[in-house]
Amino acid sequence: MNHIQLRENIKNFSLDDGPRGNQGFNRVLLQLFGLPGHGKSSLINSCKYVLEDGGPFFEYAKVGRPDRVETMVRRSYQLTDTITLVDNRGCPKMNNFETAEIYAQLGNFLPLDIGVVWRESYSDVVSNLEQAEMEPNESDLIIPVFVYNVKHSIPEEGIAELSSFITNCRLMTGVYPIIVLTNKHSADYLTLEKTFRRMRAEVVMTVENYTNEDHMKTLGRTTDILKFIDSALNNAKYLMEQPRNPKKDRIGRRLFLLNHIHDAKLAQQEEQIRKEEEQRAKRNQTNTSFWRKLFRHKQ
Ligand SMILES: Nc1nc2c(ncn2[C@@H]2O[C@H](COP(=O)(O)OP(=O)(O)OP(=O)(O)O)[C@@H](O)[C@H]2O)c(=O)[nH]1
Ligand SMILES: [Mg+2]
Repeated sequence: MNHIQLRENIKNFSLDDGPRGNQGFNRVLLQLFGLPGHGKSSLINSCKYVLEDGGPFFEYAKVGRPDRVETMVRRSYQLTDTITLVDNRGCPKMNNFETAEIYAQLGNFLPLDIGVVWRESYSDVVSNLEQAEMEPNESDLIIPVFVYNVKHSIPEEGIAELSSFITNCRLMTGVYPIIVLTNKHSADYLTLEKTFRRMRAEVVMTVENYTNEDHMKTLGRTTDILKFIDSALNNAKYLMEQPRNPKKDRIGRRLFLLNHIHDAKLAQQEEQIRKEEEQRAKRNQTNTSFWRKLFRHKQ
């Protein structure tokens, strides 16, 4: 398919066109995740740019913000009547409650375009979840996307975390995340691509984002970005071929998240017990050596 056909397909995509109709869904949410600075906002700007024929480059999503985020905003950017991109906030540090935050965003349990402060305790996480139930937005079909800059290799200790994120995306949404490798001209991306495929990623795309500094359109760059959107829509079409119930899907995501938070709480308690035991052992050792010294002295 050439870039013109790809662009038309994307613009005309509707959830009503599948063999089973829209089944109660009215929007496809492309949920973007990734470490700070890997190109999520730039990918959003690039997607908007390639869909607008001849329009100027515009920075819809602010590029290059600092990593530290206290208040978290999941920002949404409408691409077409049916497709919306969501810029989720990532966390540089990944304790179990912070991964819960990622899954809460993925499951669409945190509000869009409103700042949310997410603390590190069980009750905060649960209370945020309860608030989300006030206005359940179950009519969004979620497609996860993971953005990674090819300039960075994946550190050994990050592989397990990333691997479980990829697996959990499938458990929560029914699809493996689409991996988008950005900055494709700056390094050899083949090893990175293989690593992601070993983690079971089914679709790995490479793009060179359009940025403020360099947004001269070329056929290759534009086609790559359109192909990314198109493959996300293929996943959406595949999900819609199966009988679905938006309410049940949301309940499934909620159960997944509650289990995850429960495990995180247990892990936190175990860690606390381990630390206390370590301290007790240290204290005992000090006491023992004191008595031993005293005993020796008396002899
Ligand atoms: N050359 C090149 N630069 C890129 C590409 N993608 C992003 N950048 C640059 O990388 C820097 C970070 O990009 P952002 O889009 O802000 O990254 P982000 O993932 O949104 O970062 P946070 O919002 O901090 O999480 C910016 O200076 C971009 O111009 C790309 O494909 N090619
Ligand atoms: Mg950003």
